[in-house]
Amino acid sequence: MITQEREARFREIRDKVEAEERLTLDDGIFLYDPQVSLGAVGELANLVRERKNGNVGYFNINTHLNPTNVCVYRCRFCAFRSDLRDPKGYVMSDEQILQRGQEATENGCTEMHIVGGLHHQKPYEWYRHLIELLHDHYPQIHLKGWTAVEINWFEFQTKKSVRWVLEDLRDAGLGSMPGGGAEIFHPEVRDQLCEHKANTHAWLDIHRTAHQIGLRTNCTMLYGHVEKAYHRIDHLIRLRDLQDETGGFQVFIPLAFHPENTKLSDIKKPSAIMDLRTMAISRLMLDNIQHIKAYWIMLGVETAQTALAYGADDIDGTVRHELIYHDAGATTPQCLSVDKIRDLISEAGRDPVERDTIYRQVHRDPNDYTKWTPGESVEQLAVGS
Ligand code: V47
Ligand code: SF4
Repeated sequence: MITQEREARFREIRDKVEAEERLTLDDGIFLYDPQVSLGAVGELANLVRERKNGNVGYFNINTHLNPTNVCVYRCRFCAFRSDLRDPKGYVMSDEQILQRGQEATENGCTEMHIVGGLHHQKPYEWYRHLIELLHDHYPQIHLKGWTAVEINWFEFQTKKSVRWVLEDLRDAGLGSMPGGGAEIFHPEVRDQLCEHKANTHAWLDIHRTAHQIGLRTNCTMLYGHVEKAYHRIDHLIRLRDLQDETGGFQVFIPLAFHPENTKLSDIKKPSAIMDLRTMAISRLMLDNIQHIKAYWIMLGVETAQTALAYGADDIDGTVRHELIYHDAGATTPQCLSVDKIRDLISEAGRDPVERDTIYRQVHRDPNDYTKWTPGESVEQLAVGS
């Protein structure tokens, strides 16, 4: 495409965004053309970001729990998993899990993010038990746990319906679901990455059912491996379609592939340019999802900060005990202090706001930092900010 044609095409897209019209598959693919200025795409995404979320930059105080890394699957992008008899394999005891809850409480965490492997010998009851255990001892901590891949495994183990499994976990104390396991929906790519685990239909159906029973969920896309622009935009549109139906996704998180120690280690990690372009295009395509998260653990602190001007309005949390990205070569720190997170957001020119998992503003007791109460939904904050 010659420059003038490209400029005219970009103007067409800009007009649509300004008029709050929906972008198409072709629009999204066009925006991935490296000849289309990243600055211009970022500026458009920023328009939508400020329209939806004002000048706010969200974060939370959270911790991670990966109860086991032993996994029946062998996703080619995964450096975290272990075989049953591998010395690297571990399973956390109830005591270790409770200790994590205690530490989280002492650090004022509002959320525990729980994902792990599908252990060959652990029944569904073990996964349910650890949610119940944590919820009984630390009811104030929101448990955001089990991706659709895990729920699909529990369905297989219990021979019950998705709805039954989700309601049972909710009764045990599950608060919401993380967005992992989505990878890339298009079968041309999914079959190369993880052909045996929950397929696209199952992933979407599990999130649909969660939304139907009132559980909020997150959604993700793993990019920067074997996929092309077409596959990424197709993925975003499938998420957008489900969101039109249910409205249950809270936030989208683009996950940059980290190749170290994986079966795809010959692939180069995506560049910051690719990270920012993907962030911006996600904001533009997902016109019906309120929040876009720049997950600092995976992007690196500097790119996550920059992403706050490229469509993102959230940088995730303080994060303790992250394993999945660090096993795959992430060099980011293990945990950021609350002051550091606030400074990062302020330095990017945004107003830091602490939220809880379901996007309510958090009010901390000024005399005891570990005590907090959830306030109103943050959606009102953006208005007029
Ligand atoms: O499904 C695994 C990804 C996901 C690698 O909901 C990798 O707020 C890059 O669910 N390089 C699990 N990505 C993590 C997840 C998540 C993360 C952050 C926030 C939220 C949320 C959810 O991690 C997996 C897969 O897509 N992953 N290995 C890797 N080497
Ligand atoms: Fe198992 Fe999850 Fe790793 Fe796939 S990404 S191998 S399901 S731990």
